[in-house]
Amino acid sequence: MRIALLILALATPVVYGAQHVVGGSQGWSQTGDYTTWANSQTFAVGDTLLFTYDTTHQVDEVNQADYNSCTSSNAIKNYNGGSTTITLTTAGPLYFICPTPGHCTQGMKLSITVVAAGTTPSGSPTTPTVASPPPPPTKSGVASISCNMNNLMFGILLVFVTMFAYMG
Ligand SMILES: [Cu+2]
Repeated sequence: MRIALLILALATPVVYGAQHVVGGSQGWSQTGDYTTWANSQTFAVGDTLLFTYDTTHQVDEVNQADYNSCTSSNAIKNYNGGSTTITLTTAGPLYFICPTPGHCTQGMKLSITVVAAGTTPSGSPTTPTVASPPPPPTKSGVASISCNMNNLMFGILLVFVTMFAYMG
């Protein structure tokens, strides 16, 4: 049971995908370079984006045209509060800007391309993302040994019972 829980705990991050902290140590701010940052990442379905920012910023998901023109009035979604986690659910492009006046034009804009889970886009280094859980041969080995021990004990008991039956 404990081993099963451990395997589950190890497998869980794989199941839920990688977390991408937007902008790395810069977070979501006017000093970040989100084009360079995005190019350093591979975004896959099931991964999450984490935006961390102070109260002068927000996160708007927008379409491509609004991304290009820094327009937040048609935002698809708005996020605020300083910590926003967005799960990447479909493959394709996503666009985010900061709706605070002037911030998008100063560089607070992020476009990413989400790829299907398990695919590796050409040109990026191949990194194994699926960690196979350690094989549990020792567990079944122990189980079969204890099973044999039980059989042995039962056999001895049976012999004793038979002996007593004859003696009695
Ligand atoms: Cu901002």
